[in-house]
Amino acid sequence: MAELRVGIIMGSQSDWETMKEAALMLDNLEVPYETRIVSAHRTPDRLWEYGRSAVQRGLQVIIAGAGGAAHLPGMMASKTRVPVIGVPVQTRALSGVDSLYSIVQMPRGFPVATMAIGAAGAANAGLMAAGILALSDPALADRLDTWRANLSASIPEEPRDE
Ligand code: RP5
Repeated sequence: MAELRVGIIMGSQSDWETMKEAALMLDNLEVPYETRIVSAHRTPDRLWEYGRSAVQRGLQVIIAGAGGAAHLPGMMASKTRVPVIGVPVQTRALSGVDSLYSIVQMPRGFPVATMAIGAAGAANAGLMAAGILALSDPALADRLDTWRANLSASIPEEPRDE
């Protein structure tokens, strides 16, 4: 089995619709990952155990998505030195601004690399994780370069009526 490198965690089943964009990106780039529901509020012991064991389990990046009072990414960053990428899930009440502010405004000493709100942020979290891992993985770096070149090549030079 391929070596586990990325953990994708989320506060609720309801976050999966957004967070699967990160998983799809890692699938595309052939980066091994696991997915878990880990809630800062509903399963705090699970959060603590996940953070405590992250290094010894071989996780090199953690992507954490949550909405509303989105404490999961910040609490995970407090528990492990594994880099945490935060994804603010779009909420109905405040359109995800609440999630964004909850995740981005970390105190000095415990950073969370915060992405955009919603699906684009989740997809970019996958790319960011791949970029970090590519620093020490030339084959992944090649795949990421190819993915980026293909995206650029897919953009037409002129707009057209749709
Ligand atoms: C957060 O509360 C989760 O990350 C989710 O975005 C939000 C709502 O959760 P559910 O009530 O849908 O389970 O903890």
